[in-house]
Amino acid sequence: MSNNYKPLSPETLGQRLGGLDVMKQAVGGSADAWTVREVGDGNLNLVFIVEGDAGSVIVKQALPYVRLVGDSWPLPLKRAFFEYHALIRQEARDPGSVPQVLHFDESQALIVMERLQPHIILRQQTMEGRKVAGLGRTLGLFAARTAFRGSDLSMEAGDKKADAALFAGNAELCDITETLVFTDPYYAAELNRHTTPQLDGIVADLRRDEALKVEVQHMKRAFTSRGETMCHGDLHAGSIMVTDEQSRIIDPEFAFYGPFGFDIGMLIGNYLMAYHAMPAHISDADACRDFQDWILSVIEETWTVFREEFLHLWRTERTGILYPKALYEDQGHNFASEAAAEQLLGEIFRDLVGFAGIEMHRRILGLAHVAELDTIEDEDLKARCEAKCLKLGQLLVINRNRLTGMDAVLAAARRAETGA
Ligand code: SR1
Ligand code: MG
Repeated sequence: MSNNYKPLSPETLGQRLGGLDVMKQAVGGSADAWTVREVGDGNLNLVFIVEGDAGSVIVKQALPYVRLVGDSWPLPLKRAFFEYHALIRQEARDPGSVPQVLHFDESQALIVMERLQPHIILRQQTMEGRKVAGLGRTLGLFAARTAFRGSDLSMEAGDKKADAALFAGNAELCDITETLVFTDPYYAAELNRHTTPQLDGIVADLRRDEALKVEVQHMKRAFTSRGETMCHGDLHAGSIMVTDEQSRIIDPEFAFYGPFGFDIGMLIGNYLMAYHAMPAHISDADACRDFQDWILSVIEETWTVFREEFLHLWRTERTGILYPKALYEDQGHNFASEAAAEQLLGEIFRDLVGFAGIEMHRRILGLAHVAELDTIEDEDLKARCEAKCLKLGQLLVINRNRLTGMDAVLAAARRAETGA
């Protein structure tokens, strides 16, 4: 930890950051007149909203431990450094998709950034039964552009290797994912929790499923060893801020070099959990079905847009060392180039299906749950929603190489929902 690191508080923030030009400009000249609220509701950090005469900003500061658990679980402050580096790369690769960074202080592990207003987190919006126009398009573009432009398909080879080396330092946050996502849910690990006794039987079945555990470890091997692109690393419905018309992506502190399909897979796992949770949030059956259909349409659009954008970038921005145009288009071998792109997209699809299923498992069996399911007060109803997620997740992981396309995933989700 840096020698002079000190966590901020609403009482000290004005005095400590009041001298920064960027704060004077964005918030207002006199720190005494600022209103400061700590609003962090995530698992790891302090998050402050700072308001003044001139406007407002977000100040995010890493804590030296996992906030969700307490100081018994230390966590390095350098995650703010990786978040900063990921944010500026995401902004370059998909302009306007992330909050603007106004200031970064490495020794204090803090980032001052644009306050997204009147945005709320996607989960909150979904639980209120409110749709977001263009959600699938924004997320599909973000996932495709950041995947393609952070990889050897696009970057200069030395730059990509330097970035892969840089983000390799984010080892402790990768360790969280390796443990909490890919390992703990599949045995009775200490930090796990699930809805008991209702889910005990299905949880025992899942942990007895040897084929499932093998497939999950194949996916974990992809996570640890296939450094294809800079992933956001934690793209769930709490890492997306929305209005009824706009979506922006936040919180890339888990950024790492990993598989092309990781972010979009985690995202789709989160959409699917929201889909199965909706009956607990919308009591009118027709309204609930309509909203669930909308979620499935978002999944379809996210993947369609991802595919189309990835193919577009393949044709127009393939300047990296992989599949060089010199070997294909320049030789008149356009058909082989298109076939290679389709094969790669097929591989990304099979990976994303696996990652989606695993994300659904860990959010019900592991330490960190999702509010769409966790806030359901009726424990029997909650367990019924969760059981659908667990079974669908199992089906996705096991069949990820057999499912023919996103239509097959959506059909499986519908069957899981109706019990057909
Ligand atoms: C101990 S951190 C638990 C979870 O919170 C983060 O948002 C990540 O999803 C992580 O797995
Ligand atoms: Mg986060």
